Amino acid sequence: MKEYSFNNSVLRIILGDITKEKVDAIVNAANSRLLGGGGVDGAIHRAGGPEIMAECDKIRAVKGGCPTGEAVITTAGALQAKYVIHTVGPVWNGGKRKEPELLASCYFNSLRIADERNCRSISFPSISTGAYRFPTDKAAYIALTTIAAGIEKSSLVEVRFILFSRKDFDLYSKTLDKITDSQGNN
Ligand code: AR6
Repeated sequence: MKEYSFNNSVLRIILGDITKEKVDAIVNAANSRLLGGGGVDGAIHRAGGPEIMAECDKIRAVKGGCPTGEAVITTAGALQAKYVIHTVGPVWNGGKRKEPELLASCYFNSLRIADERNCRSISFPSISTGAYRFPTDKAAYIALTTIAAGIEKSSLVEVRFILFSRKDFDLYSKTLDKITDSQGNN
């Protein structure tokens, strides 16, 4: 595990499985129809059970789904977390179709929704870097800088990044070092 402390909060980078997290909210890397799928989305629905999809169905009936860059919240069903925040990352298409801005919006909007529910802890996966092919080095920089900019203005006292491979864990850890070194306050 690797961590960086702010005045009243902490950002942690952890190698693990997000479905096992005991936090107020976990974030799902969903698709815009909220229909479930593979990767972390499939794992969360499998482990959390049908209650999560039942709430996704209701959201789909009202709003049609969730646009890229935005986020919606449901129960976490049988998981140990209280909520699942479903956000839809951009599909990587070379980087000139607003992919970086949209990925930053995913983190920003997930943090905002967690704050609205007064969550104190939240766990993120590496959004868009699996099936949606966003380069992980660029994604890590966007994820960590967006959270670092927002954490202290929110109700969150702990933000956790749960990386599913050693390679991604190392990359996020290295990126956090770079960001905090360049701020000169590590
Ligand atoms: N815990 C933490 N991270 C995980 C887990 C887990 N249990 N399982 C996978 N990952 P992806 P995307 C990592 O493809 O790129 C789905 O079908 C995985 O190793 O899950 O945003 C949706 O329905 C990778 O590093 O999400 C969408 O259609 C990261 O999670 C689409 O894929 C994200 O990979 C979304 O694609």
